[in-house]
Amino acid sequence: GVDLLTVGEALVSLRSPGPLAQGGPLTMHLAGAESNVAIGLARLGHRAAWVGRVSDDELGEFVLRQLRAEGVDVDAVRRDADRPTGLMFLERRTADVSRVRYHRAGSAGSALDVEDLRAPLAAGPRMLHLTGITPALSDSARDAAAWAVRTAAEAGIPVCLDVNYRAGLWTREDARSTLTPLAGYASVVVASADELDLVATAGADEAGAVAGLLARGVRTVLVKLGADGARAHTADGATYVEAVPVTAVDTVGAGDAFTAGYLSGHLDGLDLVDRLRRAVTLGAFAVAGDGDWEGLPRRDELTLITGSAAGTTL
Ligand code: KDG
Repeated sequence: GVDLLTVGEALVSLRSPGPLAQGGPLTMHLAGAESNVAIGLARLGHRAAWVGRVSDDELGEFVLRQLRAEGVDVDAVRRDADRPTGLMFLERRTADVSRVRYHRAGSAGSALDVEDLRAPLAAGPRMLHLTGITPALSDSARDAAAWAVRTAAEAGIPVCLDVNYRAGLWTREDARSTLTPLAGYASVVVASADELDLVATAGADEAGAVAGLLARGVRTVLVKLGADGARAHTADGATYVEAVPVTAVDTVGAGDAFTAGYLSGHLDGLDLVDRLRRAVTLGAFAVAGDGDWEGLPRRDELTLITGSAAGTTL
């Protein structure tokens, strides 16, 4: 089996350097939180597979070519003859603010179902990664995500769940009622500070949400703090690392890079502080360049940016 299986929807993202209403050139990129994570792992030399559905046309071909070029295993991907690949417009409105507009309702990716996941999961990946985006896509995708985390957990395959709340897809209340039960099957839960209450009771603070997750069997809760670094909570307490300081060019994809770095460290058997250091290092690479994943490092590039990234056990 592969080191990491990721499940989700890959999108074609059309990036506009200025206001969309103004028109002008768009550039075409592969996007998708889970495929970003798969690419991050593959760049570091791990065997990563991505599964999802893509259209049976040029856009589906584009998605597969990009992933294959990055060394991601796409053998289990289904081509859907009836549905389009989802699109995402990314409009840069100011140097610091980009707006997202999805055209993904009814997409091939949203038609994901349990049957798409049986074979790749039965192949026995070392880890499974999903995000809270997938269960927001459709009833069948929600059922598939729930089936996958349950089946993996029962088979002893550690599950990583990144909350990844997307306000364009569902309400916080719907996200909470769907994601809270899923998180109970995860061994690693990843969230930004404002997403923690989506896998806990409404209004829970960080300590409360973390206590609830650890009590339900989650081994590690990772809290992404952006330019302020990251915290990890385990039964042994909290561990903090600073971010690696870089000039931020484009923050989209930073969270996925962070997760990829953490999982890479996990697969390499690193201790918690070193896993976090690799996570913030990949996050820094992602924000330092344009695109979700284009700037992610190969293994020999990990030391290109260093900074302090000092780990502190609290
Ligand atoms: O994490 C970056 C993602 O937001 C982007 O690649 C697109 O998966 C995506 C989504 O659904 O927003």
